[in-house]
Amino acid sequence: MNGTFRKSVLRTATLGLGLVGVLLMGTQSAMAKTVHVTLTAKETTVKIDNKGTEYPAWTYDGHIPGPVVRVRQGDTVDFKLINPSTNKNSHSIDFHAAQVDVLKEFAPIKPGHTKHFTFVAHYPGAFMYHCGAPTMAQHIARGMYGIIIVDPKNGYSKRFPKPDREYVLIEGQYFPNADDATAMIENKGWAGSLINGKMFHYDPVHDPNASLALQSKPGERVRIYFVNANINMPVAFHPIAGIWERMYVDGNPRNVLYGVQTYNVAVAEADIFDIVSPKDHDTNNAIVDHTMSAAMRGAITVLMNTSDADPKLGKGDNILLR
Ligand SMILES: [Cu+2]
Repeated sequence: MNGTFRKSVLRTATLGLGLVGVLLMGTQSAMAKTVHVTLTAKETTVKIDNKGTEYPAWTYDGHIPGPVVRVRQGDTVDFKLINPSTNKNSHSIDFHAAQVDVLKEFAPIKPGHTKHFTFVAHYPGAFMYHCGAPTMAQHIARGMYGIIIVDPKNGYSKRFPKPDREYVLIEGQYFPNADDATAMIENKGWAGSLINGKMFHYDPVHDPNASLALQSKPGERVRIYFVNANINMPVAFHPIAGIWERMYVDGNPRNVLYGVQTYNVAVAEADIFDIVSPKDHDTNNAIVDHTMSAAMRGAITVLMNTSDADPKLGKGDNILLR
């Protein structure tokens, strides 16, 4: 696990004072840190497609999805949620990587308040975080979700090889009537599938306004961290013109499956998917939710495997493309 790789997504990381002894012993792989994460609930307008259609969202830090939070297994997450007094609603956070008290740490706070708690990330993998304030369906549908990646404490292995590139893809449902919480619960009137906050976000094939696509070089191992942040729909996650070389249920390196065509990702599940393209020529994949009502509403992502792929994409800060 190299420094640049981890540094990119940690907001601030400080060594716990009690761990100085461990540091001096030189057991670097066992070094647990305290990672400080602050998110601000922002009720703001966002663009939910490539042509700029506006939507009155509720967000973490102003974007759908919220920022990528990344720690290592064993780290303590020292978390702060700010709900500014300019907001109209209570908000909360629910980290699926945490084992705490739903009535305490995950409880909503009113505008003008701040919530502070800590938890230890015991399990490696990919986990959803989201707002749980009532009505929860509405807070998630309006955009309050994201991913926390917990890298395994033992790093890479034969079972969990180092990828050449990494991308985060988070699917959500778009309900044009942002005030109708009942419709969200009953799955009525949903008009779009958002990938990282936009319909057809990375699909220049189906959307002439799309300017982004995922990129890799032929033969590279591309690791996708996928979250199903839909309100009611499972996701049939499939790479058209490819096969998931392996995937890890909930992103845990112990839960490995090989040669998977389509994996059914439950609502609020997050998994890790690896794809390796043919190494001798350029190819393209369309990573889709094969559930047709979702694919045709925007859940299609193009992955271009070309020798002139941008060397910066899928690395460092560029794993969730905005
Ligand atoms: Cu909320």
